[in-house]
Amino acid sequence: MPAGNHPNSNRSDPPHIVILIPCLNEAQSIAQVVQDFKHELPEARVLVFDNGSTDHSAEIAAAAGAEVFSEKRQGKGSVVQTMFQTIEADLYVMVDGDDTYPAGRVRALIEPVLQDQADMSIGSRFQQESNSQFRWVNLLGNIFFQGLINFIFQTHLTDILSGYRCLSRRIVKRLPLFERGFEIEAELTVKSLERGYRLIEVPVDLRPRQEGSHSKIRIVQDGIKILATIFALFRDYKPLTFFGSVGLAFILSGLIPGLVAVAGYLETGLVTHFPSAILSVGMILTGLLCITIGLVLHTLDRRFREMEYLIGIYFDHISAKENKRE
Ligand SMILES: Nc1nc2c(ncn2[C@@H]2O[C@H](COP(=O)(O)OP(=O)(O)O)[C@@H](O)[C@H]2O)c(=O)[nH]1
Ligand SMILES: [Mg+2]
Repeated sequence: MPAGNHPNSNRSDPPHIVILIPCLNEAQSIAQVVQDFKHELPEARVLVFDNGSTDHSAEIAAAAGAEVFSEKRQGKGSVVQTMFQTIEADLYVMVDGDDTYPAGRVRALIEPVLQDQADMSIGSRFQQESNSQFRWVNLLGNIFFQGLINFIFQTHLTDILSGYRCLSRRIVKRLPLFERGFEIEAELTVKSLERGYRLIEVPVDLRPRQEGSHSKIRIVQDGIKILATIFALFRDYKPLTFFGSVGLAFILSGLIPGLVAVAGYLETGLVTHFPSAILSVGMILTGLLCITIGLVLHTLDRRFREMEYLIGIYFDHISAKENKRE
């Protein structure tokens, strides 16, 4: 919720909007992106965060009228963290510097957040109304990760990894983000969902990159990192489901050698299959241990959520006081 629209806020001036553009070697397109967003949203500040580009992207962006910042830590996620921590505004729009997302959709993207219908709007490249052009590997990766997140977290999102989003100040300043690379979008989506923030998808059309311009994503390495991040989020945010499923799998598999040992016993009155009996007991105990770990972590998770909620109330209270003083 932008500070200007917060029920406890007494601010009535228009919201400060920033366009945040992470940029690594986008000399071919960055000027266009900056100019398009300045044209579409003249009231917004356009900020380019450069990560040591070697093709003069930073100078080109500055010449096109952007404020340019430089980030020493490599990776898109590092840049997003710095942007969120250091920039003060009411509404934050995040977009790639490769001129693949339509600047013309920016007002449609910010509207739900501005009207307080959502805390984050996501430019979805996959909604029915969208007419996006994808490289087939990117398309497959997106479909796979989207299916996985929707299955694990019981959501119905159509675009988990979109780089075109509008976020409220609340979400930007509250959400703890740690991922350094392209996993940041999955982290952003899941952590927002799990904290009960309202997400809305707005259809956008993705254009292919210009001839000669290259995506910075490395399909295999970054794909594995995104997958690992999704599993880590699954373990951290749904511990009972995660460890419970592993435990259940151990117990069910442990029943097979167990049945063999029991059948032998019923037949002869003696334990004839010692190895099977030991294996079964081991597997069932491991399964029970997993379920116990899940239960403990589930309780801890709930208590931490309560604590986070109380800390949130405290910070709301402080910022409401600051707003009044302004
Ligand atoms: N600052 C910074 N930007 C990056 C880095 N890696 C990628 N980007 C930018 O993040 C955006 C998304 O990257 P892109 O290669 O388009 O990924 P794709 O959209 O998934 O193909 C682009 O604007 C890149 O220039 C990085 O290490 N640092
Ligand atoms: Mg891109």
